[in-house]
Amino acid sequence: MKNKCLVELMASLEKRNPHESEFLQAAHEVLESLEPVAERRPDLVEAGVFDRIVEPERTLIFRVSWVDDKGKVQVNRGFRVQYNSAIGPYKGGLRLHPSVNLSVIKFLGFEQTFKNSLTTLPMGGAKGGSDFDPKGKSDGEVMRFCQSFMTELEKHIGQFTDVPAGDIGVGGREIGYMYGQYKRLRNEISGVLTGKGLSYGGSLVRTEATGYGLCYFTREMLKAIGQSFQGKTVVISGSGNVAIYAVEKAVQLGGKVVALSDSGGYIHDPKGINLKVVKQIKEVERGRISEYVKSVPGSTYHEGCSGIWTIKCDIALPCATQNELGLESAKALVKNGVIAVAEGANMPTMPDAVSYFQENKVLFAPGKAANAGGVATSGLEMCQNSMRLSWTFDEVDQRLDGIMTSIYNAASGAAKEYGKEGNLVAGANIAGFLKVAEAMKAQGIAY
Ligand code: NDP
Ligand code: 2IT
Repeated sequence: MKNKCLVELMASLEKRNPHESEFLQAAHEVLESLEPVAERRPDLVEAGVFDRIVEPERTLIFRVSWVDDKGKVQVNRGFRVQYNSAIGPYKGGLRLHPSVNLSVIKFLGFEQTFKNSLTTLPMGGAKGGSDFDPKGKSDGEVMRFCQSFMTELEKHIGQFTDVPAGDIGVGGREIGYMYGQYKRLRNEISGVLTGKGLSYGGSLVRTEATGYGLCYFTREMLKAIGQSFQGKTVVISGSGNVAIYAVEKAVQLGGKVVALSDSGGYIHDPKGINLKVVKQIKEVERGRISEYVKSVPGSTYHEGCSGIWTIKCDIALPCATQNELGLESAKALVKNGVIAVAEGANMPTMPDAVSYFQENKVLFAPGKAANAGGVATSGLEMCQNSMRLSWTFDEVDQRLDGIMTSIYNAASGAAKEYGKEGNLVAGANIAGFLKVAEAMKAQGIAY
């Protein structure tokens, strides 16, 4: 990075947020991409847009106390970072995982601001969650936690203010418990959360949306070099919501998915993953991916997560968590001839691995573009809630496909316009930034 104003801004972020490594990583990537914008748009520098956009509008940290099945009082920490409302109400998921802290939620909220801008829908950026670990907890414990979490969060959200949704550890069950508590406290029926059950305002395709959208984006990226999923071998990490529906769509588009993982290890099934078995283990039994090998002869289980990237494949879709794919894994993928890497998770690829892919001419799709299908479909759920009607599966799916195609075009177009042709990281950051930046400038300095 050479631009003086951006170099100084990055230095001040490092000074003011010294312990926030994930946030600094995300901020550095975005600011680096925005260098040509800072050069070409002195008006945005003058309006302080760069300095303002890196600072969340509001950060909430709160106590979440609840009672476990043994009658013991437990205390967790809750977060909601309302990052940017320039183009619409705050919007973004809630993560329940022991690794959650302010740095993780800030990086996710920051990324969400640009991602939501790319969707073309009017949504600002936010993220929230807690260090609560849903693993091994009973339904009753999860319900009491979610109710206590919402008892505080309720004061800060609303259908026109801030609309949370799911992320790691938050799916239909948790959204249901949180929605029920919001309704109890407010006596209000509204689309305050997305990812709701279909019987109470949810949208068809929201469950599938992130994984499907990831494959639609990847399809467009491959199309640009005259390729497709047809006959390709695909490796997908994770085995949660995003990974499962990425498998489903990759197979529908003609690919063969041969591996999946969770935080314990990965399975390799050279014949092609049996998704019915995975859904039973993960969605019904909430079990471990290692159980797959008991049902599917010929498949193998391997301890540890990163080994999955040593499997030979044409397309790699990291769909688990941040920083799961490092330089060594990138080298193994390139050596084995990978042609495309698209991020289903948020920031799963470490910066040196991203550079390595780009230097080796591997097509690389950043999460804020490639995984935007989830929040885009959340936007479509909000739209249906406001209209008090529900669209069919095909109607939502077609809109999702259209949005993902337009995100690809916006990112590749912006990269070209700003002298970084083929660099979708830069293109997504620039295209996402410009819309928010224009809105911030137009609305004046104090928000
Ligand atoms: P889920 O909770 O459904 O699944 C998460 C998966 O990732 C699980 O297989 C989990 O394994 C694995 N995982 C989680 N944390 C770690 C870790 N620290 N190390 C290794 N593996 C880990 O979450 P989602 O599928 O919803 O989310 C996956 C990613 O996609 C996240 O980065 C999320 O931010 C992103 N995303 C999600 C969207 C959505 O709509 N849900 C939208 C856009 C992005 P285990 O069970 O062992 O923990
Ligand atoms: O990271 C993400 O984009 C999400 N977890 C989805 C957010 C949403 O509001 O649907």
